[in-house]
Amino acid sequence: MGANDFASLPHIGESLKRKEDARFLTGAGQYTADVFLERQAHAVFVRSPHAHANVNSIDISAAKDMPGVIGIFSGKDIDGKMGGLPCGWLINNPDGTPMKEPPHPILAIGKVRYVGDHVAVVVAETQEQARNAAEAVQVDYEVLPALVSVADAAKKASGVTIHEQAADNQCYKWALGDKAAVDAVFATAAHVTTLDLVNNRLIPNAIEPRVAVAAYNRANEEYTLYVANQNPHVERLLMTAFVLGLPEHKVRIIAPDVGGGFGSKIFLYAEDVALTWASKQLNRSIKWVADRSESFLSDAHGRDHVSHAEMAMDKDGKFLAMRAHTDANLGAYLSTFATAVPTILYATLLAGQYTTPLIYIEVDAWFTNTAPVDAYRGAGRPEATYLLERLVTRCAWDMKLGQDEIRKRNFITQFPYQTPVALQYDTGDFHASMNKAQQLAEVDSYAARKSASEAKGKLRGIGYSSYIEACGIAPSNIAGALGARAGLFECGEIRVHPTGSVTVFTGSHSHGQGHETTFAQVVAARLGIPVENVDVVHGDTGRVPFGMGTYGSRSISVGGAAIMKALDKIEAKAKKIAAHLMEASDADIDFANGEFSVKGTDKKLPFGSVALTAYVPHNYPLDKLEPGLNETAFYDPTNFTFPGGTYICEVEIDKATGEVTVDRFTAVDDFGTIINPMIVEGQVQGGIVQGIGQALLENCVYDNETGQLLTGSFMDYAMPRAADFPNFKLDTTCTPCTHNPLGTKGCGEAGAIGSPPAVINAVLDALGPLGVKDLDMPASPHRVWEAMQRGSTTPTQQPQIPPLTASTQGRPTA
Ligand code: MCN
Repeated sequence: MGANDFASLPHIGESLKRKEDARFLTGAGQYTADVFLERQAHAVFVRSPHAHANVNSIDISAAKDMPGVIGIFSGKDIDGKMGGLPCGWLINNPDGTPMKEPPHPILAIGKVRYVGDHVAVVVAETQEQARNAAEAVQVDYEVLPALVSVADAAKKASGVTIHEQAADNQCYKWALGDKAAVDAVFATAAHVTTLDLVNNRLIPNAIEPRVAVAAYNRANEEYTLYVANQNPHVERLLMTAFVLGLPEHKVRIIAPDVGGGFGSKIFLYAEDVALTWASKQLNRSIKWVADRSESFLSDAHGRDHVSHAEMAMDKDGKFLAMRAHTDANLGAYLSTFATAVPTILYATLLAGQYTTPLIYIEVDAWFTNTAPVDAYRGAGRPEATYLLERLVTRCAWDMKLGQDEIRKRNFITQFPYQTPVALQYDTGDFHASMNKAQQLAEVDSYAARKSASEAKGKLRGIGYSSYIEACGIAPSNIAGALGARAGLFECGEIRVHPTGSVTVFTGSHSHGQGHETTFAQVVAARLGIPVENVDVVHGDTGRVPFGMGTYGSRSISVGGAAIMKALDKIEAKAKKIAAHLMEASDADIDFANGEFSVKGTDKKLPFGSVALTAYVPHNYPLDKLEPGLNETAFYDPTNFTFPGGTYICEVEIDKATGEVTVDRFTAVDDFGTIINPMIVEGQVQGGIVQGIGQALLENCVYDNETGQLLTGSFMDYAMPRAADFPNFKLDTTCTPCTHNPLGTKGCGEAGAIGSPPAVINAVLDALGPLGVKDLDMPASPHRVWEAMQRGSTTPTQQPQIPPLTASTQGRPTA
């Protein structure tokens, strides 16, 4: 079935209410913490209070005899018995040598490298007893100087060595593009615009923190791990093959209802491994529930780039070449996909929506004494979009062009389009989304709104961002050639039951995205059966054949495509059964609206009768066909999908306090064919909120001397709240993806990718008349006020303003 035929099926494009919400809204959800196993004990991790220290000794003598204590394990207990956490993506330096891959032990061996590093695990009858005993574990630390900021790491002057395998703390250097060709264009360009910026470090905060419950069964030597995770099969593969050396089939991983992940639950974490291993040592099931402070310290963080970018233009503002350099903070150890984020997922997006013919990008990646940094909603693509869209707006201002005009002059209009940074876009219509966004944002009446703001004594600014992203990562062979150590296909199984209802088993994982509804819509549409008759099973290696999980907005375009392939097989087999029953040849059978018919006759059979016949094969071509109607398919995409759009933000700024209010926010996205507009709108809203959160509120701050996390709770880490936003104006355009059978493009990260530069461009537009050219995220009242005071004055005339601290970076307290 072609993508156009698919888009016209019933249920496709219908805003059906989410099937899963019935259980979520009535308290019947089954989250990992809701799992209670027989003989369940509780684990608490002893974590490093220091950013960098030698561990001279660990004394458990007092702790081990405390009430309820069952076992205590530290680095010496696991040393030599298991591997460390693996990194799933190999990056090579320009000279072909591999990146530095220091060990990432499950429990620290000899040294701790960030505040929160796991030193020991205490297992006791109750959580309180485990916590008390953990506090009684005596660790003798010899504190070492810490290296915290990526800017300091890049200077190579700290004198700190975090891993002996990387004496200068550099993990890799990586580059993409033809430097000489780019430099030659810059040498003769009519105009060059430059920009320095920081992409601030973020801490993911899903509603449900990380949780795991592990059990070992002595009878069959099998382990079961319930865990809040986004890709259970990948977690199982990494844990068995790389860390514990167990046969894969002896471990079952179940990720039941998961209360959000945003990337932070893709990874294999040390706690999951420690629990699984300890469950056998102690012959007890063991539960660990992270508290929020632990999550702040030990979940993988996101972003943390320092970049310099330049655009060469002709006299009319046409982009001729771009070059950039980025220093990326990887934290203390390599998390599962950390190395791909500032390289493959970042640099390849730097063409954006524009025809820039030449691009050169260099990335230096550094270890620091901070929590590991890995994929967080958007993963590399928000960083690319922020850099590019800030640069493009700066180009507009330098060239005295409108933010819209410079974009329109440079938009790609011919597809497919081969970018100079490896990707080939299949479709898009960037003028369409820009035009629609401008209409919806009522940009024609912006001048009147600006005057009205000025009359109130406020500043008003407007900011544009035209983003593109690459979702549904990507052909396995290409990803493999680029360093991926895993495949990137998806698996789907369709089990048609004798009564014609269907269970779908998908390797994708839903942790808020509504797959139980949208995947059911796809199946119901194809088979012409009620959506209520389709159930979706995910997140269980014991029930789903295989899967690569959910990240990179891949689920509908890759997971859904696998389901479509399995449905093709179901349809082909069912047609043979129908042909037999209606005494026609296979080629004469049509299937539409849930009915099989014989071409040119009025003979018909409903889908349910054919399903029943497959399981009650009394009148059946048993010599040619097996009974049953159950098919599995694996789908490996031939390309990424490329959602894109234009976002327009209008802000008002209070001159007295520097407080920024987002007054209007308009987003027009192209997600190709849309299965469920309500769910897509929810995804976009959530993403925009996260993006504006980064732009205005959220910031992870470590003390630069000690490496202590200063924003380790919601008191200091400013999460966005509903009252921080206006109602967003959302709309879509549609150029269906050309290479998957649904025509869909991913929508799950778009909002977080497109929105930060729109907000900061708006803030800078408002502050421009005061001479402010630069401002890093988050544009907190303190920073904006500081920038306003500085304005166009020279540095020596600037008032002395204290540096930004954790307590001044959030929303105003008054
Ligand atoms: N969809 C659709 N039509 C389209 C595209 C998508 O109807 N053209 C639907 C899909 O069927 C699915 C939802 O929209 O129900 C999101 O689909 P997709 O864009 O394929 O993204 P994924 O399902 O793969 O979700 C991953 C993406 C990512 S990478 C992050 S991070 C993220 C996000 O989704 N984390 C989330 N959204 C989240 N939403 C919630 N509530 N919680 C998270 O942790």
